[in-house]
Amino acid sequence: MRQPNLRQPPPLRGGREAGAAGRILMATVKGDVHDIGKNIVGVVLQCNNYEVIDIGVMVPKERILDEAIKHKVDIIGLEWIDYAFAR
Ligand code: B12
Repeated sequence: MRQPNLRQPPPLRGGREAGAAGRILMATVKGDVHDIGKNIVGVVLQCNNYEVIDIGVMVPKERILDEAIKHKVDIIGLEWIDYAFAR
């Protein structure tokens, strides 16, 4: 079965500039590999003119903060499915 390519930037609505709505850093927290929901939310945000910086899964909190500062993001969006995974 052909898999959807969630990395492909979706078309922008209304011709507005990419990232005009804001810049969001997204990650799944350390200990957790679940990322399907994060990927869906990321695509929806890109379709609504957010610039999404996705740094993947199993990301420790120190790196999340470092990347947020480095990229000067407006929002940090995290996924974790079970509190027991989160460290
Ligand atoms: C797919 C899946 C997996 C896949 C994950 C693949 C992937 N790339 O994500 C695989 C097979 C790898 C997996 C592994 C494991 N899984 Co699993 N998995 C699931 C499953 C079936 C579906 C989760 C899912 O993707 N849902 C669909 C997405 C779209 O929903 P979502 O993530 O909730 O996202 C929505 C919202 O939460 C929100 N959202 C999510 N992220 C974000 C971020 C932002 C910024 C915002 C705004 C919103 C948002 O928007 C999304 C869209 O509505 C669930 C069971 C279930 N039916 O829920 C179990 C489940 C989550 N898994 C579970 C477990 C236990 C595991 C394992 C520990 C199993 C094991 N013993 O190895 C490992 C985890 C290892 C680890 N360290 O993380 C348990 C968690 C138990 C708990 N909560 O107490 C569940 C509930 C199954 C169960 N009933 O036991 N799993």
